[in-house]
Amino acid sequence: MKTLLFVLLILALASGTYAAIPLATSPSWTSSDNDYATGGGFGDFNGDGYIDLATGNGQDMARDYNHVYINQNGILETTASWASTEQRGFAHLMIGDLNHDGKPDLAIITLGIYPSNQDTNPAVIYYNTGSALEHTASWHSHDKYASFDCDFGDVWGDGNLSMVVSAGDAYNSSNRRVRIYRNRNGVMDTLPSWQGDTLASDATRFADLNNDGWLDLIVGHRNRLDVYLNNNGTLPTTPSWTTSNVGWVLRIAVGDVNKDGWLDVAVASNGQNGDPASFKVFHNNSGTLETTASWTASIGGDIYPSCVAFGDVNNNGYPELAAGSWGSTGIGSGRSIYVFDNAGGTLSTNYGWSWTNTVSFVSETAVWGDVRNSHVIATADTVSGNGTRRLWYLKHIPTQSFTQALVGGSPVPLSDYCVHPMSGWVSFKNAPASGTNNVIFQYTYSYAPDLAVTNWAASQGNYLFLNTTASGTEELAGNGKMENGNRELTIFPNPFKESARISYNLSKASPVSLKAYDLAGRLVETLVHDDQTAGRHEVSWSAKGLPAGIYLLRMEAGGENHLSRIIRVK
Ligand SMILES: [Ca+2]
Ligand SMILES: [Ca+2]
Ligand SMILES: [Ca+2]
Ligand SMILES: [Ca+2]
Repeated sequence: MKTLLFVLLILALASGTYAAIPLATSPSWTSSDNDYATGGGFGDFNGDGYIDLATGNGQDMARDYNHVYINQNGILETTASWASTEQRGFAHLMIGDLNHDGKPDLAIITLGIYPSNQDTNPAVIYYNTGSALEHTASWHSHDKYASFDCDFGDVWGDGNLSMVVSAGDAYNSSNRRVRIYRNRNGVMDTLPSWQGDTLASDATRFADLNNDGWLDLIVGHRNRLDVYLNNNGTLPTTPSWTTSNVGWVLRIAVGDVNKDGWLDVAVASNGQNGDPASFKVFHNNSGTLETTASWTASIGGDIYPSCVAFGDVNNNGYPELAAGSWGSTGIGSGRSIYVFDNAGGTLSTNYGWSWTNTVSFVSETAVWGDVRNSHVIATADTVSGNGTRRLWYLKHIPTQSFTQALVGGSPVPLSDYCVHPMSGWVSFKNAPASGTNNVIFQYTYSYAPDLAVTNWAASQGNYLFLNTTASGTEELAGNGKMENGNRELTIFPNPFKESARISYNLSKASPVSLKAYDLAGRLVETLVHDDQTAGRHEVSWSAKGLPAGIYLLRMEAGGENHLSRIIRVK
């Protein structure tokens, strides 16, 4: 029976139908706290190579401390050892290196206790002192207002992470302008350089929606979703695109659902005040978002959708959508976190995974990352500069860590570019010169990320669901060095029965190693171990005697590693 199920699973993978989501069926970790947690994000704050979990706490309910759960060699501590000295109604957060020292910093905005404490709090930034975050925020915005969300973007193409903050509170019709604080070579202005529409906004994200190399701004309101298109470093003050066909947008996520090269936009539309409730994806048609979402999922009368996040949980190359809510039958009961599977570019409207909680659970942020470093791959993307473009997206989003950017073979100084680890783009201060494959990004990502979810319910902690994909051995992890551009394996047929042909191109002569591993990371066969000439090479793999299943092909050439999946059926 077990064998039959395995074969069926493989056939399902092969035919592009929806597969099982490899996440633990109950929380692998629960924090110990009494926080009204809202914001959540991963960053390696203490520089030990493991990602730590930050939370922004308090929201509309209480004055709470912000927390960081330090990752201790692959296990998150249950009681956060880092806490802010400030105690406020903090909400969402964003993580990135704002001051170009290579260490991630933490920005958190404040909603404020409803209603008396709103509009009395600044946005704050906790800078990284080298091995930890400062406990008292050294940056505060000069203006004070209620806010729910923030993001980083290089609006001006100057190589700095500027910060957008949504503003106002649609819950009590408190209208404030969405605003952007400009980062000037690592120093953030305390007053905004740009402000948008007056309607209260609860969610905001930067994304290059029209692929012109300039980050556009997406803003979610109650019953409106806006896009401000960036025109060569200038954002308009009124939206360039808008739809009212959306419900009350509490969260926005950006990902290329169908891998057509255009970023699609997911929203969690909340129904707490009687608005239509659902999770939606607005597909991007060659640079223009559709005004009515062609993908909508409403789950069993769930009226409280509250978060969305894209991540490729099953390594099929397409991002799944994690979606959270306040529970299907009311606050604090029922299912509150789901994952919608993506088969070949089409999201299922039925969730492929969820956790049914029996206690209070109000999802506020879902975020993907590899807590154990157990499925982390070092890789490198290569792109061609044209003398004007400054911004590129990475192939694997979110990233786990960023190693370096090279232009024309030379590492670019930290001061001259910025990276958004979660959104997965790199933006340069100076446009790389024209050239073929002259821009290289070295970074790591996880091919089997875990899912963390923050929980606003103060009586219960935050949650982590580990990815259940079998992990490879240390030997399977790459070192990310690369000299000659991306090499990818072509495998035909895949899945295969008797044998498969594996081909690849070498841009210059190089020692080549090509090995097959099973999912437990055991070496099955060495296919190539040789010095090879530049050009095309082909090898045939006859997997006689091996069980049907998924195998990993790891190729190493010219200091670059590449991992591909190959499936044997019988
Ligand atoms: Ca760490
Ligand atoms: Ca920093
Ligand atoms: Ca753009
Ligand atoms: Ca996937």
